[in-house]
Amino acid sequence: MIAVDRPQPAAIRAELLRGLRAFPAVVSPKYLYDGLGSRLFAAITELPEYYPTRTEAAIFARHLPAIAAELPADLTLVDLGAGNCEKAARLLPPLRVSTYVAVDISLDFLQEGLDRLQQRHPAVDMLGVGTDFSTRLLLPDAVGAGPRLLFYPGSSIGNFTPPDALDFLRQLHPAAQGGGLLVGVDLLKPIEVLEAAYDDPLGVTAAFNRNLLRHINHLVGSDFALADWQHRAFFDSAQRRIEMHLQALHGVAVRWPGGERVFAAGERIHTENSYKWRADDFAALLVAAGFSAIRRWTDERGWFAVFLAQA
Ligand code: AVI
Repeated sequence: MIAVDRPQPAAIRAELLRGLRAFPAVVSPKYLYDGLGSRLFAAITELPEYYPTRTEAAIFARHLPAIAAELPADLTLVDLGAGNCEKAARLLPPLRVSTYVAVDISLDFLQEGLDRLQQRHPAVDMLGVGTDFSTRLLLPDAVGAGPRLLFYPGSSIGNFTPPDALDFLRQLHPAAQGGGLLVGVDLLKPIEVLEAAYDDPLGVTAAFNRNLLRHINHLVGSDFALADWQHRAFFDSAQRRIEMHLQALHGVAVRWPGGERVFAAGERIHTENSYKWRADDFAALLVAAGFSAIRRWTDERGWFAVFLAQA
């Protein structure tokens, strides 16, 4: 396990406090993923309402032979945001992967998944890399030279605004070293389906969102009380995105060492955007980022797409 480019606590604190003082307040969704947040996200993927994970898995199950036919053998697979490594686990033998590189911001969670996977596939070389790849993908020399298939499933690309998604894809391009990109993208669909996926009746997504406040308390020493905050998620049709917020149930003063912020009743902290793409628009985005030879596979309802592109 190698940690690259770990963000410094002072930089994290400065970024979070800047967002908490802003009007409206905003926190990057990457802070949703502490150890518990990563486990809550894994639970979300099991919910009947949260269709993306299951729909993407069905696309892979059905089209893996066609995807494999486009790729060389002895592949180096770089799994961006590997989490518990479960998605990649299903791809290793069919895609003839010889080296698996799991990259994630949360090292603890990654280690558990990687250990399990190594036991199941002892012949595959495996390496865990702890880094925040959202602004710059830096891979250690241990990954080796040669083409790589960058794997970015789950529609995490949807958590970037379209201009940021373009910048992100552009900075990924050289890291593929002439290989490719395999990326999952959530598509536009009826609003009721979208909103149920981000506000489930069991309250798992609410717990995932509110856990962010615990994580912030840990990182900046603030005194957010979870009982003061409500989960809100809705689709903005103009922006084509689900927005997640935490909304103050009543007036709240939140303190941290050296400062405080008073939130009025109903005031919100914006915690995540999840953009829903048109497949053709996403193909154009890949081209704009420097990728070519774009192939795509979707499910029968056209809810999700998997794209393969040459770097
Ligand atoms: C990780 N990402 C693609 C998820 C999404 O659907 O935007 C995060 C998530 N937020 C709420 N539920 C799931």
